[in-house]
Amino acid sequence: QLPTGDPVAVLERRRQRVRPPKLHQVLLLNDDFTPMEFVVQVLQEFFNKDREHATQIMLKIHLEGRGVCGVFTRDVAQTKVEQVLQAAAHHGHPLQCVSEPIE
Ligand code: NFA
Repeated sequence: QLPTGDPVAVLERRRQRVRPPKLHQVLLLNDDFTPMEFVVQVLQEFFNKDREHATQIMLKIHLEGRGVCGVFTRDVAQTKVEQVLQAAAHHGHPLQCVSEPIE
């Protein structure tokens, strides 16, 4: 028993109902004071990077001013930002973290 109705119209109705969530990237910003080791630990703890990749990302941020740590749905991205800012404040570091929609 095949479904009835124009299959293109059926898919269009489905597209209108469900849309993939917009993705947001979380970035860390360079500053002159946060220790490199702390940034590496943040990348390992909150962004699940291994130590080698975390070190690469930290150095990129240090050299270029900012760098992407991960890509998430909006709410998860905002939670990552809050977790990083809270950890940085707790340790007395000025590390800044932001999220922005991709494209
Ligand atoms: N620029 C900081 C330093 O030289 C290290 C750092 C890297 C800070 C990435 C913030 C982000 N101690």
